[in-house]
Amino acid sequence: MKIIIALSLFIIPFFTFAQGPWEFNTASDTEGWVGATTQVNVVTPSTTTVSQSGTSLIVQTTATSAGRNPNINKPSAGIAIATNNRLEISLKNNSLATFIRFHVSVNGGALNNNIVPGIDITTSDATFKTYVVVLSGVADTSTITQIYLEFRTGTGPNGTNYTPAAPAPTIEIDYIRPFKFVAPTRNVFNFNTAADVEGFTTLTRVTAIQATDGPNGTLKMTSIAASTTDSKVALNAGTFTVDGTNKYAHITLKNSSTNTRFGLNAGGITYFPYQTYTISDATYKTYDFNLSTWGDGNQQPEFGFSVQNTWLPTSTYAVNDVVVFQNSTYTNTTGTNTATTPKLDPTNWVLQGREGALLDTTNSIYIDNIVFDNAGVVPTKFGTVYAAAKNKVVEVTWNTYNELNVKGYYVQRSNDGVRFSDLFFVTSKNLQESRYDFTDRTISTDAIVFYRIKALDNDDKISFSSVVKINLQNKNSSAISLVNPVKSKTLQMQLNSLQKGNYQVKVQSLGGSIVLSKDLPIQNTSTSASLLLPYNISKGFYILTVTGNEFRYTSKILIE
Ligand SMILES: [Ca+2]
Ligand SMILES: [Ca+2]
Repeated sequence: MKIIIALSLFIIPFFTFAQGPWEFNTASDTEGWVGATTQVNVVTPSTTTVSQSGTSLIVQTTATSAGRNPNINKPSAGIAIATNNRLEISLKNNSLATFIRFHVSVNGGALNNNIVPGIDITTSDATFKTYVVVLSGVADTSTITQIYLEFRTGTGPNGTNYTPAAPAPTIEIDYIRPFKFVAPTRNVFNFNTAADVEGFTTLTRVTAIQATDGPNGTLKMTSIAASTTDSKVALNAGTFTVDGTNKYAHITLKNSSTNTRFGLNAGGITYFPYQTYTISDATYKTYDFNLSTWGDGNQQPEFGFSVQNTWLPTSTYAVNDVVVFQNSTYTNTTGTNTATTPKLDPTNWVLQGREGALLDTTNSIYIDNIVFDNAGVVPTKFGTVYAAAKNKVVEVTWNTYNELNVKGYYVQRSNDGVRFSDLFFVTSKNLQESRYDFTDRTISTDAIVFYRIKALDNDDKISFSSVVKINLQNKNSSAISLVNPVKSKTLQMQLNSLQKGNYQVKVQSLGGSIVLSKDLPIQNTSTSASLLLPYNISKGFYILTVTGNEFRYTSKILIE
């Protein structure tokens, strides 16, 4: 029993004084922080005093000559990097300092200012600001035995000394907290469990609930009220943050609403995919965000949905012109425009639609899943997709490259090229290069049908191949199936049931100039051809003709 008591007496002071957190909440207790006495800078002696007041450490300089800017240190810091690799500092700065330079002593060695990067701070603070300092320059197995902060002007890496102003400027430090940051390498949110929003919290004017949409468990977001500011869904800071090791986000969603803008925000930056964002979706789509400017510190992502402004203050507007401004519609009533915003110009503009971050309060946005990772590309790339009619059946064949984490593929068929339904599912081989086929025996023989392949990965992400059209009404058309629109300047064709012999392939502009003319020998009843178009060919519509052996095929193609 006596041994246990003795151990406790030893352990308690160890945790109290080493490694922080240093909160400065106890009257007269500066928790071992002092005005720097071991001056590492050229100006000596130190003229910085520290005191405790309220719940803060008050830092002041007592001289106003050059280089007497504030310097403080903690001689016995004891920050073990294995357990604490970040430092969070909350301060209110009313000195001239704009930059903090850190010196640390590692395992009792000399103070070194090149291990911990300095940070810019704001001045004339009305409130406390929080800064996170990365300590990862110190080896994982080391301990910071002393830490020393110089408050300077200028910017990194070292800043510069300055002359403090009189009266003595103050910096109030609410706390200095070492903490352990463990970077997630992949973070997946599927929303597949009933009532589980996986740590998402809604801010105002929008509901976000877990809901089932068809086969998908989703986060269903619906606007509930009008407002002039943004609607957002935020990840709860207490349960989840993302840091700089995750440089991509992939969000699969179906925007059933008419809201036209969608952004992912974190660390003061907004990442917009809205230039490709679609509205009134019938199917789910995946949007990829490049987060390469994502900061190193913990980020709390937020998702904002709104409506794209069409208002341009410099434009000339006519009577009855309608613009969208801050998610409201305004109509010009006079044909003149004198305002920087239509909202401030009631003489010429009248509010017509709702003032709200989301105009559409009826239709929802369904987020099927969100993945943060370092995979910048969609995992599976489709190669050529063929569909060929043979004796009252259609054979669909497709190639894939770089299969990674793929669950399998659905063959989908459509009568109109717009609405597709699943016909067949095949499990993925997950190879570098794979080939799959499916025979559709359920087709009526005089139809026009469309096929595409839907890839489903293990995280529920989906991607689609290009669409292949088969015309079973026309023997000549069914003899050739094309990848149309043509992608990557490569014309891909499958030719079936043609007589052996030499054929000619020609691609002409709508104006008649020939951009490609090639001989195509056919030796087998089933031949595939992959023809490279000129690298400088313009995008647009062209006419493709294949001729030979009294066979003639013509089709309009779109080159993307
Ligand atoms: Ca405090
Ligand atoms: Ca889901």
